[in-house]
Amino acid sequence: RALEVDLDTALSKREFELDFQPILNIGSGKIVGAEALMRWRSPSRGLVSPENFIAVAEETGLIVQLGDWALRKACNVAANWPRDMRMAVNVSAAQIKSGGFARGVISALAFSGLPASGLELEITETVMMDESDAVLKTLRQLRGLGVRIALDDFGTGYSSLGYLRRFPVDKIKIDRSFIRDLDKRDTAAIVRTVIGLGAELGITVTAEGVETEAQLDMLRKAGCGEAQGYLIGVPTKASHMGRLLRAQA
Ligand code: G
Ligand code: G
Ligand code: MN
Ligand code: NA
Repeated sequence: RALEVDLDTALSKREFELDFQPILNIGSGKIVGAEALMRWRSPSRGLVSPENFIAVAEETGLIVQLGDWALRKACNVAANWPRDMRMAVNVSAAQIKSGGFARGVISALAFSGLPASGLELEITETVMMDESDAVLKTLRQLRGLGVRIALDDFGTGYSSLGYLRRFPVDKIKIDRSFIRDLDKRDTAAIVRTVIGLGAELGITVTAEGVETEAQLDMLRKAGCGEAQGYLIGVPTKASHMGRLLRAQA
Protein backbone atom coordinates (compact mmCIF):
# COMPACT_ATOMS: atom_id res chain seq x y z
CA ARG A 1 0.00 0.00 0.00
CA ALA A 2 1.01 3.58 -0.51
CA LEU A 3 2.82 5.19 2.40
CA GLU A 4 0.31 8.04 2.57
CA VAL A 5 -2.57 5.60 3.04
CA ASP A 6 -0.90 3.95 6.06
CA LEU A 7 0.25 7.32 7.38
CA ASP A 8 -3.31 8.62 7.39
CA THR A 9 -4.43 6.15 10.07
CA ALA A 10 -1.12 5.98 11.95
CA LEU A 11 -1.97 8.77 14.38
CA SER A 12 -5.25 7.24 15.52
CA LYS A 13 -3.46 3.87 15.81
CA ARG A 14 -0.87 5.50 18.09
CA GLU A 15 2.04 4.47 15.89
CA PHE A 16 4.09 7.65 16.38
CA GLU A 17 6.79 8.09 18.99
CA LEU A 18 9.11 10.87 20.09
CA ASP A 19 12.80 10.45 20.81
CA PHE A 20 14.88 13.15 22.46
CA GLN A 21 18.39 14.24 21.54
CA PRO A 22 20.40 16.11 24.19
CA ILE A 23 21.79 19.62 23.64
CA LEU A 24 25.03 20.60 25.39
CA ASN A 25 26.01 24.02 26.70
CA ILE A 26 29.64 23.94 25.56
CA GLY A 27 30.85 26.42 28.20
CA SER A 28 29.33 24.73 31.25
CA GLY A 29 29.58 21.16 29.97
CA LYS A 30 25.96 20.59 31.01
CA ILE A 31 23.00 19.30 29.03
CA VAL A 32 20.56 22.21 28.84
CA GLY A 33 17.71 20.57 26.96
CA ALA A 34 16.78 18.30 24.10
CA GLU A 35 15.18 18.24 20.66
CA ALA A 36 12.08 16.10 20.16
CA LEU A 37 12.38 13.93 17.04
CA MET A 38 9.46 12.03 15.62
CA ARG A 39 9.50 8.36 14.63
CA TRP A 40 6.81 6.25 13.00
CA ARG A 41 6.61 2.65 14.21
CA SER A 42 4.72 1.16 11.27
CA PRO A 43 3.59 -2.46 11.66
CA SER A 44 4.38 -3.20 8.01
CA ARG A 45 7.43 -0.95 7.47
CA GLY A 46 9.23 -0.99 10.77
CA LEU A 47 10.67 2.18 12.27
CA VAL A 48 10.32 4.98 9.70
CA SER A 49 12.53 8.09 9.85
CA PRO A 50 10.85 11.51 9.68
CA GLU A 51 12.90 12.17 6.56
CA ASN A 52 10.66 9.57 4.93
CA PHE A 53 7.25 10.72 6.18
CA ILE A 54 7.24 14.40 7.23
CA ALA A 55 7.11 15.60 3.61
CA VAL A 56 4.19 13.27 2.90
CA ALA A 57 2.39 14.38 6.06
CA GLU A 58 2.89 17.98 4.88
CA GLU A 59 1.38 17.17 1.48
CA THR A 60 -1.65 15.40 2.90
CA GLY A 61 -2.17 17.96 5.65
CA LEU A 62 -1.77 15.34 8.38
CA ILE A 63 1.18 17.36 9.71
CA VAL A 64 -1.20 19.81 11.39
CA GLN A 65 -2.66 17.13 13.68
CA LEU A 66 0.60 15.20 13.91
CA GLY A 67 2.54 18.34 14.83
CA ASP A 68 -0.02 19.19 17.49
CA TRP A 69 0.34 15.68 18.92
CA ALA A 70 4.15 16.06 19.03
CA LEU A 71 3.91 19.47 20.67
CA ARG A 72 1.59 18.20 23.41
CA LYS A 73 3.63 15.07 24.00
CA ALA A 74 6.90 17.02 24.16
CA CYS A 75 5.46 19.57 26.61
CA ASN A 76 4.15 16.78 28.86
CA VAL A 77 7.58 15.13 28.88
CA ALA A 78 9.46 18.39 29.55
CA ALA A 79 7.13 19.34 32.40
CA ASN A 80 8.74 16.46 34.35
CA TRP A 81 12.31 17.58 33.67
CA PRO A 82 14.41 19.65 36.08
CA ARG A 83 13.80 23.41 35.88
CA ASP A 84 15.80 25.41 33.34
CA MET A 85 15.83 22.55 30.83
CA ARG A 86 14.45 23.45 27.43
CA MET A 87 12.43 21.30 25.02
CA ALA A 88 12.89 22.01 21.30
CA VAL A 89 10.06 21.00 18.96
CA ASN A 90 10.19 21.10 15.15
CA VAL A 91 7.35 22.98 13.48
CA SER A 92 6.33 22.79 9.81
CA ALA A 93 5.13 25.76 7.79
CA ALA A 94 1.68 24.19 7.35
CA GLN A 95 1.21 24.14 11.12
CA ILE A 96 1.92 27.84 11.53
CA LYS A 97 -0.24 28.73 8.56
CA SER A 98 -3.16 26.69 9.82
CA GLY A 99 -5.34 28.84 12.02
CA GLY A 100 -5.01 28.38 15.73
CA PHE A 101 -1.35 27.39 15.99
CA ALA A 102 -0.62 29.87 18.78
CA ARG A 103 -3.75 28.74 20.59
CA GLY A 104 -2.52 25.13 20.34
CA VAL A 105 0.86 26.07 21.83
CA ILE A 106 -0.77 27.98 24.68
CA SER A 107 -3.07 25.04 25.34
CA ALA A 108 -0.20 22.50 25.29
CA LEU A 109 1.73 24.63 27.79
CA ALA A 110 -1.27 25.10 30.07
CA PHE A 111 -2.26 21.43 29.99
CA SER A 112 1.28 20.22 30.72
CA GLY A 113 2.22 22.92 33.22
CA LEU A 114 5.44 23.60 31.30
CA PRO A 115 6.40 27.30 31.50
CA ALA A 116 6.68 29.04 28.13
CA SER A 117 10.40 29.58 28.78
CA GLY A 118 10.83 25.78 28.71
CA LEU A 119 9.70 25.54 25.09
CA GLU A 120 11.61 26.31 21.91
CA LEU A 121 10.09 26.05 18.44
CA GLU A 122 12.44 25.09 15.59
CA ILE A 123 11.38 26.55 12.29
CA THR A 124 13.00 26.27 8.88
CA GLU A 125 13.08 28.74 6.06
CA THR A 126 9.96 27.20 4.51
CA VAL A 127 8.12 28.84 7.40
CA MET A 128 9.87 32.15 6.82
CA MET A 129 9.38 32.10 3.05
CA ASP A 130 5.80 32.96 3.82
CA GLU A 131 6.18 36.56 4.84
CA SER A 132 2.51 37.02 5.47
CA ASP A 133 1.58 39.18 8.39
CA ALA A 134 -0.21 36.18 9.88
CA VAL A 135 3.01 34.14 10.23
CA LEU A 136 4.94 37.09 11.64
CA LYS A 137 2.12 37.89 14.05
CA THR A 138 1.98 34.28 15.27
CA LEU A 139 5.74 34.14 15.89
CA ARG A 140 5.70 37.50 17.67
CA GLN A 141 2.76 36.44 19.81
CA LEU A 142 4.49 33.21 20.89
CA ARG A 143 7.74 35.01 21.57
CA GLY A 144 5.84 37.55 23.62
CA LEU A 145 4.69 34.69 25.85
CA GLY A 146 8.31 33.65 26.43
CA VAL A 147 8.50 30.79 23.91
CA ARG A 148 11.82 30.82 22.07
CA ILE A 149 12.19 30.64 18.29
CA ALA A 150 15.12 28.78 16.71
CA LEU A 151 16.10 29.02 13.05
CA ASP A 152 16.79 25.39 12.04
CA ASP A 153 19.13 24.09 9.31
CA PHE A 154 20.81 27.51 9.16
CA GLY A 155 22.92 28.07 6.07
CA THR A 156 21.16 25.62 3.77
CA GLY A 157 18.53 28.06 2.53
CA TYR A 158 19.07 30.65 -0.13
CA SER A 159 18.34 33.67 2.04
CA SER A 160 19.14 32.77 5.61
CA LEU A 161 20.50 36.24 6.35
CA GLY A 162 17.36 37.91 5.04
CA TYR A 163 15.17 35.79 7.30
CA LEU A 164 17.37 36.61 10.25
CA ARG A 165 16.72 40.27 9.60
CA ARG A 166 12.95 40.02 9.21
CA PHE A 167 11.95 37.43 11.77
CA PRO A 168 12.16 37.39 15.55
CA VAL A 169 14.77 34.71 16.31
CA ASP A 170 16.44 33.65 19.58
CA LYS A 171 18.70 30.94 18.24
CA ILE A 172 20.54 29.80 15.11
CA LYS A 173 21.09 26.08 14.54
CA ILE A 174 23.98 25.61 12.12
CA ASP A 175 23.12 22.79 9.74
CA ARG A 176 25.08 19.59 10.23
CA SER A 177 26.46 19.67 6.67
CA PHE A 178 28.71 22.55 7.82
CA ILE A 179 29.89 20.71 10.92
CA ARG A 180 30.69 17.60 8.86
CA ASP A 181 33.10 19.68 6.76
CA LEU A 182 34.65 21.66 9.62
CA ASP A 183 38.09 20.32 8.70
CA LYS A 184 37.87 22.26 5.43
CA ARG A 185 39.31 25.74 5.70
CA ASP A 186 36.47 27.57 3.94
CA THR A 187 33.74 25.79 5.86
CA ALA A 188 35.51 26.51 9.15
CA ALA A 189 35.66 30.20 8.18
CA ILE A 190 31.92 30.26 7.47
CA VAL A 191 31.09 28.54 10.77
CA ARG A 192 33.30 30.94 12.75
CA THR A 193 31.59 33.85 11.00
CA VAL A 194 28.10 32.57 11.83
CA ILE A 195 29.16 32.17 15.47
CA GLY A 196 30.42 35.77 15.40
CA LEU A 197 27.15 36.87 13.81
CA GLY A 198 25.20 35.23 16.62
CA ALA A 199 27.34 37.00 19.22
CA GLU A 200 26.83 40.32 17.48
CA LEU A 201 23.06 39.82 17.37
CA GLY A 202 22.83 38.43 20.89
CA ILE A 203 21.53 35.12 19.54
CA THR A 204 22.52 31.68 20.83
CA VAL A 205 24.30 29.52 18.22
CA THR A 206 23.90 25.73 18.29
CA ALA A 207 26.03 23.44 16.12
CA GLU A 208 24.19 20.37 14.85
CA GLY A 209 25.67 17.01 13.91
CA VAL A 210 28.72 17.20 16.19
CA GLU A 211 30.32 13.76 15.99
CA THR A 212 33.98 14.20 17.02
CA GLU A 213 36.01 15.75 19.84
CA ALA A 214 37.97 17.68 17.19
CA GLN A 215 34.76 19.34 15.97
CA LEU A 216 33.66 20.17 19.52
CA ASP A 217 37.11 21.60 20.27
CA MET A 218 37.04 23.85 17.25
CA LEU A 219 33.50 25.04 18.12
CA ARG A 220 34.51 25.76 21.71
CA LYS A 221 37.50 27.82 20.56
CA ALA A 222 35.25 29.73 18.15
CA GLY A 223 32.90 30.61 21.02
CA CYS A 224 29.94 28.50 19.93
CA GLY A 225 27.26 28.32 22.63
CA GLU A 226 25.72 24.87 22.21
CA ALA A 227 26.36 21.53 20.51
CA GLN A 228 24.08 18.69 19.46
CA GLY A 229 25.05 15.44 17.75
CA TYR A 230 26.07 11.82 18.21
CA LEU A 231 29.15 12.85 20.26
CA ILE A 232 26.85 14.47 22.85
CA GLY A 233 24.16 11.83 22.58
CA VAL A 234 21.96 9.98 20.09
CA PRO A 235 18.18 10.49 20.13
CA THR A 236 16.81 8.46 23.04
CA LYS A 237 13.58 7.57 24.87
CA ALA A 238 11.95 10.04 27.26
CA SER A 239 12.66 7.86 30.31
CA HIS A 240 16.36 7.68 29.50
CA MET A 241 16.60 11.41 28.77
CA GLY A 242 14.84 12.18 32.06
CA ARG A 243 17.35 10.09 34.02
CA LEU A 244 20.24 11.76 32.21
CA LEU A 245 18.95 15.23 33.08
CA ARG A 246 18.21 14.41 36.72
CA ALA A 247 21.63 12.80 37.16
CA GLN A 248 23.39 16.09 36.42
CA ALA A 249 20.92 18.38 38.22
O1 G B 1 15.67 12.19 13.58
P1 G B 1 15.94 12.47 12.11
O2 G B 1 17.35 12.86 11.74
O3 G B 1 15.54 11.32 11.25
O4 G B 1 14.98 13.71 11.70
C1 G B 1 15.04 14.23 10.43
C2 G B 1 14.33 15.55 10.36
O5 G B 1 12.90 15.37 10.47
C3 G B 1 14.66 16.50 11.48
O6 G B 1 15.82 17.19 11.23
C4 G B 1 13.46 17.40 11.50
O7 G B 1 13.64 18.50 10.65
C5 G B 1 12.34 16.51 11.00
N1 G B 1 11.49 16.22 12.14
C6 G B 1 11.70 15.37 13.16
N2 G B 1 10.69 15.42 14.05
C7 G B 1 9.81 16.35 13.56
C8 G B 1 8.57 16.88 14.02
O8 G B 1 8.06 16.54 15.09
N3 G B 1 7.96 17.81 13.22
C9 G B 1 8.50 18.23 12.05
N4 G B 1 7.85 19.13 11.33
N5 G B 1 9.67 17.77 11.60
C10 G B 1 10.33 16.85 12.35
O1 G C 1 15.75 19.04 12.96
P1 G C 1 16.89 18.28 12.33
O2 G C 1 16.69 17.93 10.90
O3 G C 1 18.16 19.01 12.47
O4 G C 1 17.05 16.94 13.22
C1 G C 1 18.28 16.40 13.52
C2 G C 1 18.49 15.12 12.75
O5 G C 1 19.87 14.84 12.59
C3 G C 1 17.88 13.93 13.44
O6 G C 1 17.19 13.18 12.53
C4 G C 1 19.05 13.11 14.00
O7 G C 1 18.82 11.73 13.97
C5 G C 1 20.17 13.53 13.07
N1 G C 1 21.42 13.63 13.77
C6 G C 1 21.58 14.03 15.04
N2 G C 1 22.87 14.04 15.41
C7 G C 1 23.56 13.65 14.31
C8 G C 1 24.95 13.49 14.06
O8 G C 1 25.82 13.72 14.90
N3 G C 1 25.29 13.10 12.80
C9 G C 1 24.38 12.85 11.84
N4 G C 1 24.82 12.46 10.64
N5 G C 1 23.05 13.01 12.02
C10 G C 1 22.65 13.40 13.26
MN1 MN D 1 15.44 20.50 14.20
NA1 NA E 1 18.40 20.89 11.59
